[in-house]
Amino acid sequence: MQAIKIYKTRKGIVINQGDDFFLSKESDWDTFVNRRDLFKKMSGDVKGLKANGDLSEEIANNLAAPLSGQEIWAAGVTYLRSREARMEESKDAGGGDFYAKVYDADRPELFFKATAYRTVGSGEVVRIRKDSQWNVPEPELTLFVCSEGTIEGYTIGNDMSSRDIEGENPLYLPQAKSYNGSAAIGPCLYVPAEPIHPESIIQLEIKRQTALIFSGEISINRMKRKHKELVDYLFRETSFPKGVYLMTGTGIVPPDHFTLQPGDEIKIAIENIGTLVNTVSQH
Ligand code: DO4
Ligand code: MG
Repeated sequence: MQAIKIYKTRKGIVINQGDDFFLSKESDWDTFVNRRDLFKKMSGDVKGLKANGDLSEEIANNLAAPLSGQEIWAAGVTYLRSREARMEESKDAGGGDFYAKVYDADRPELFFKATAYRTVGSGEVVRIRKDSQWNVPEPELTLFVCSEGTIEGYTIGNDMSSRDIEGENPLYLPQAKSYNGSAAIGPCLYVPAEPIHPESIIQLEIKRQTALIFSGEISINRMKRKHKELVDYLFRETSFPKGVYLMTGTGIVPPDHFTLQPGDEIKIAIENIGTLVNTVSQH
């Protein structure tokens, strides 16, 4: 059974399955996506719709981030590479130990990242802070979880991070992570019949003008924790009436001398989901 991709566009909700595109009759994003057994329900919706021809141009020109009333949360230090990079950046502040401990602890690191207001979609601009000199993108597989706590889909996330602010003191994490334009998700909400393949690869490319200045990739099976484990902790004492996105942590961190600059292009691709493309700005 072919997976379904849902795009939020200015014309409405576009459903794509294989070569077919459908414009949904439902205009409310939250009602449409926040359903248990989403793949089954969407397959039913599609049967009652007439294909609309190729809507790929509408998707390319009028795309928005695939969220409305959903919060975005994020997990941290779920890959060895993130643990190492964080221990290094915070060693002068004496904070390194906390990262080693959370990597091994039962309880994962989970933090609030953004609402729709601070989030951009593919083709839009992500921001670096004016009071930070050391900034990186964090390419992360992002789960979509419905209000009942079941994983219903996936998207690509960029957890933009100010490494100097977090490195100065881990208590500055919310300032390093949650500011205007600090989250990007998209291009679509990917809803497969089965959970995403554990060997799916995340790829990151950063271009400055025409030069490729950094690239990296990692398989999602290198993550230390299970998706369900992260979701169970997130839902322990917190409810999400419209569903929630959960970024699952980064396994790709550029070398310490690297920092983003305004104008850089960030491309994050995950097999089957697509590519999230954003340009960096400081305004
Ligand atoms: O501990 C800080 C944040 C970690 C994070 O965002 C990640 O590992 O992806
Ligand atoms: Mg992250």
